[in-house]
Amino acid sequence: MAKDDNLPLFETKLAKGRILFQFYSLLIFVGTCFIFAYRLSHIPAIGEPGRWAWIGLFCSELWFCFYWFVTTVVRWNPIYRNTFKDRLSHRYEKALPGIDIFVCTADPVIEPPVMVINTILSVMAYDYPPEKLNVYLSDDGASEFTFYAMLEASRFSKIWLPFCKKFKVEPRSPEAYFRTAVEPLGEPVMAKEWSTVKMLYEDMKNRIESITKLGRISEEISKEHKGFNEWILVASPRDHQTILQILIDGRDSEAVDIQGRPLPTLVYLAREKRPQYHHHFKAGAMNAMIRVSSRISNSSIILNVDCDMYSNNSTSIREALCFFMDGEKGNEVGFVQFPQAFENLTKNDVYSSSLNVIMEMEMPGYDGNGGSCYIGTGCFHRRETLSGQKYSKNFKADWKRLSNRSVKESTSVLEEKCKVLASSSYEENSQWGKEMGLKYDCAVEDLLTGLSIQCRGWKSIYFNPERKGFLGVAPITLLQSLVQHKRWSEGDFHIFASRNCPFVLGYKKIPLKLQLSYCIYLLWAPNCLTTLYYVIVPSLCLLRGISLFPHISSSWVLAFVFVIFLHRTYSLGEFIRFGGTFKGWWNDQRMWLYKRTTSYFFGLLDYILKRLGFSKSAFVVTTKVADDDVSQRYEQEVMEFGTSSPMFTILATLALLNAFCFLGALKRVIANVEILFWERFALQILLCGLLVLINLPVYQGLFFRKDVASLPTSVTFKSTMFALLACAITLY
Ligand SMILES: *[C@@H]1O[C@H](CO)[C@@H](O)[C@H](O)[C@H]1NC(C)=O
Ligand SMILES: CC(=O)N[C@H]1CO[C@H](CO)[C@@H](O)[C@@H]1O
Repeated sequence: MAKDDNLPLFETKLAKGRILFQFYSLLIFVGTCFIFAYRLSHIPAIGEPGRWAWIGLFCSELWFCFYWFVTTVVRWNPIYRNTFKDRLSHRYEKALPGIDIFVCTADPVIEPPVMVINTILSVMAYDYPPEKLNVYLSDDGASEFTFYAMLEASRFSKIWLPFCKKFKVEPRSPEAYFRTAVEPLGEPVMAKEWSTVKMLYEDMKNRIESITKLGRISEEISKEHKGFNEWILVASPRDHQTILQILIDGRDSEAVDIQGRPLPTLVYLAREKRPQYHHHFKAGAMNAMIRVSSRISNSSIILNVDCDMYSNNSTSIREALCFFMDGEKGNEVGFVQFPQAFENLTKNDVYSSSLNVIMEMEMPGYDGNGGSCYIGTGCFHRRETLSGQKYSKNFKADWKRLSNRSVKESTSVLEEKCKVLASSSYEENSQWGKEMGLKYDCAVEDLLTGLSIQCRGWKSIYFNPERKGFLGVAPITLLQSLVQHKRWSEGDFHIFASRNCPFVLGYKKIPLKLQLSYCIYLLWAPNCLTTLYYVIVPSLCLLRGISLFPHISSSWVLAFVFVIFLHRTYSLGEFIRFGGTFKGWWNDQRMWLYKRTTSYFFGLLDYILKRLGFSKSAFVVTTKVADDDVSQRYEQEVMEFGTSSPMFTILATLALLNAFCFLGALKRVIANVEILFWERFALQILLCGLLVLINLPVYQGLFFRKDVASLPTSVTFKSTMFALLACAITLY
C-alpha cells in the first residue's frame, strides 16, 4: 500500500466571512424589532381609518421577517467542496465503476433532435473508460426523428470520440465546440483532419434538420435500421408500445471507434404509453430507465441530465467519484449534485435566469446544513438510493457489481427482455413512484425524491467547480420564465402542504436546519399574498390619504430606512460577488417582484383549485427554441411580452395602479395645499415611486413600444380599466 492511500479524495472548506454575515443578520434583527415595536405601539384605534390596512401590513411584515429568517438559516454556514482527481486515478484507475447516464427528452419540437444528440455526444465523450459508460435516452415524444438523430449520433461517435482525445476537445458537445473553436494552425495533416470532422458534423446536422423539416423518414433511411419498423405501430406519442433499441452494444466486439477502441453502450428507449395508464412525466421516464438499465448494464452510479444540458467538462464523472469512492466518508454519500448553469445568458440577464445566488450561495448553504437538494439534472446517484434502499452503517459499495445480463445473451434477445420493464402496466401494484425510484404525483419530483433519500439516511453533496460541469439553455422570454416558476412554486408548495413536508417526513431524520432550509423554496407560493399586499395596499392608502408608515420627522423612520437599506445593500453585494452587474441586480429585483405577483400567485391558486378538485394537473414543457426575432430581442435585453396572458394583465394592472397613485400623490405634494402631506407620506410615496421605477419596461410595453413583442391592446385596455376601477373604489 502506497502511503497516500489513506488521503481523502475530497476536502470541505468553510465559507469566509461568516462572522460578518452573522453581524449583519444581528443588525437586521435588531432593526426589525424596532419596526415591530413601532407597528404594535401605533395601531390606529378602533374606528380610525386604516386600522385593518395597518394590521394587514403588520402581518405581511411578520411573514417577511419569518421568510428572512429562513434565508438567513440557509446562509449561516455555507461550505465548499474540492476534489483530488489525481489521487482517484492513482488509486482506482483500474477499478473504476460503471456509469449509467440517463438523458430525458419529451418533445421533438421543443427539444430539437440536434440539441439532444449534442448532449448525448458530450456525455459519450467523457474522459472515462468507454466500456464502462452506458448512455440511455428516454424519448417521451416517441419521435422517429429523434431516433434517426440517435442513429446518426451513434455513427458520428466513432469519429467524435477519438477526435476529442486527439485534439483535447473541450467542451465535448460538437455544436458548442465548433461554435467557438478556431481551426488549429500548424501541422497541415492535423488541420485537415480537424476541418474534415467539422464538416462531417455539419453534414450530419443538416441531414437531421432537413429530415425533421420534411416531416417524414424516407424509405431509403428506414431501410438502414430495423428500429424504424417500430413506428408502423405507433398510434401517437401517447399511445404506443415500448420501443427499445440498443444502438451500440458495448459488449459487441464490433462496437469500436475508427481507432479500434471500444465505444460506450447507447440505448434508445421510448417506454410504452397507453391512454388508460398515467405516465407520470419525467419521473415515470426515469423509473423506466432505472429498470431497463439494471438489466442491461446495472452500473453502480447513475448520472441524469436534461437533454438541453451538455457536459461542459469531460472530467465531471471523476470529480463525482471522488465523493463516492472516498475511503472514509464515501459510503454514506447518496448523491452528488452539480449546479445548473446556463450558456446563453445575456450580460444583464433580463429575466434573472442565471440562478447564480441560488447555485453559489444557497446550495452550499444547504450542503452545510446537512445536504444538497436534488434539482433533477446534473446529478450523480448511487443506484441503491434510487431503488429505495435505506442507509445502514455497514453499507459498503460494491464497485465490481455486474449486470444481470448473461454472457451469451445477444443484443436482440436482451432488447426483447427489457421491453417488459418499460411497459405501462409494469408498475401496477408496485412500490415504484412511492418507495422506489423517483416519486410520483408531484410537479417537482426531483426535490421530493432528494428529500426522501436524505430521510433514508444518505448524505448528499453539492459540488460546484469553477468550471461548470453542465450547461443548459435558460428561458428566453418573460412568459417562459414566469410559467416555469409557476410550476415550481406550485409543486414546492404541494410538498409543503402534504405529508411529505420536511418537518413531518424529516422529523428526527434530517437536522432541523435542513428542514428549515427547504422552506425557502417550498414557501415560494404563499409569498405572493404578502407581496401583493405590499404593492397594492400602501399605494391605495396613499391615494386615499391614510398614512401607514412613520412621519419623516419621527425617529421610527430610521428603523425602516436602516433595515431596507442594509438588506438591499447586502443583496446587491451578494449578487455582484457572484458575477452579476448592477443592472443585472436591478433586473433581478424586478423579476423577484414579477414572480411573486404572478407565478407564485397562480401557483398558489392552482394548488388550491386542484385541492378543491377543479382543474387537472398539466405539465408544460418550456420551449427551448425560438424564432430569430425572439432571440434578437433577448440578446438586446428587450422585455418580451407579445401575448395576452393573464399574468401580463396582472403585471400591467399593478404597474398602472402604482403609477396612478404616484401621480395623485405627486400632485398633492406639488400643489402644497395640505400641510404636512409630504411629512406624513414620505415613505409611502417613496415605496410607490420605487414600484413605478421598477415597472418602467411595462409602461414601455403598454404605451410606447410598437413592435410585436409589446403588450397587446387587449391587455392595455383591461389593465387600465382594472387600475382605474381600483382607484375609483378607493376614492369613493
Ligand atoms: C465551459 O468550458 C469551457 C472550456 O471548455 C470553459 O472555458 C468555460 O469557462 C466553461 N463554462 C463555464 C460556465 O464554466
Ligand atoms: C445570448 C445567447 O446565447 N442567446 C441564445 C440562447 O439560446 C437561444 C435558444 O437556443 C438562442 O435563440 C439565443 O440566441
